[in-house]
Amino acid sequence: MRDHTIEPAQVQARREYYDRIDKQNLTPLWEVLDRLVTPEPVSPVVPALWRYAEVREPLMEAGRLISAAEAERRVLILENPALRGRSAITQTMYAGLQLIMPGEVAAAHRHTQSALRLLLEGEGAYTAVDGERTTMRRGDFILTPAWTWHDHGNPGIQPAIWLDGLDVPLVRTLDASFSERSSVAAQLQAKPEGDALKRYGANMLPIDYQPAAVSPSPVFVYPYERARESLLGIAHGEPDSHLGFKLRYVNPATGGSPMPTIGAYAQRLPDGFETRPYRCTDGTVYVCLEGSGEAEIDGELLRFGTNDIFVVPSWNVLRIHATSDTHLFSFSDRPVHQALGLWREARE
Ligand code: GTQ
Repeated sequence: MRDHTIEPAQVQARREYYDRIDKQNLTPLWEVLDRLVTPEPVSPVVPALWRYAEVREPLMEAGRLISAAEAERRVLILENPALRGRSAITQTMYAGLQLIMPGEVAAAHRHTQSALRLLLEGEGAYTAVDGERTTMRRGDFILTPAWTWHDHGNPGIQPAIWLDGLDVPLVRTLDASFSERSSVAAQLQAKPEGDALKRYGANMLPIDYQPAAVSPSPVFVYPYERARESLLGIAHGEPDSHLGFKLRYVNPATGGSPMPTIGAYAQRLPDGFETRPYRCTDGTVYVCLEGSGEAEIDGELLRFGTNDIFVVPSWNVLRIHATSDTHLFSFSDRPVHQALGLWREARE
């Protein structure tokens, strides 16, 4: 509402009017317009950090309290402190830490939510996507695109812990959730392990492959070994002053994001590097794969080390100071912003 001087009687008359129309589910726009159409994003999301060393123990405790079979997915959800009860780390993204103990399986299901995994600890567990297993190693980025059958299992001897990233809050906002359970716990292995990576992930594509207009990446795993090699391989010369050395994961068939609703990124910040103030409209979840540093988010300082997870809300000013050679993985809803013409960034 613009500033005008009004009589107390007018104030009273308006209040009575608002009360009357309220019963008809009507609300005057002029009382809320400033909060709806803000000059720039005003996110209720707050910066937050989860230290791996502090969340690992409660997760292992869950491993003693409930089986993966009973839980279906044994996950502790990382809830943004400002969005408690909504299973959301940002307005559109969900994050959780999943534990699978040796010998356990998390049965096959599928849903319209897109999911990513980033393995943090323990080797030997697998995710199977549409009949193909991928054994996960630390830092591996794995996709389970919307409506693909997926199950997880751990034939190894170590507990496996990974970060789940899903577009659960986005799909909820759109009222577009569908899901179903498979009649079998573990999918039949229809293809040998590594099949998709060989067909689609080696700068080649099957001769007659045509990606659909909105399609996820046909590659289900982006091994950290390869991403790391790229990060090290480009880390000569000048880093970008706002981003360091930063790459985005792509659908190799389209150049687009790995999944339509989720973008993912890998970044190297050399020891001592300080990024210049940067903001973008996509609220972003970061995972420290190697190294340590300080993230200053709208003036709030969060110290992170290996396997720690932190969230940067939309349009918050981010500066990162690496206190050792640091590798960060991140994911966000950036592809959604970009598809809708909403994405913006600002570099100071
Ligand atoms: O592994 O399929 O964290 O369906 C949340 C929902 C993981 C999964 C989550 C899921 C999964």
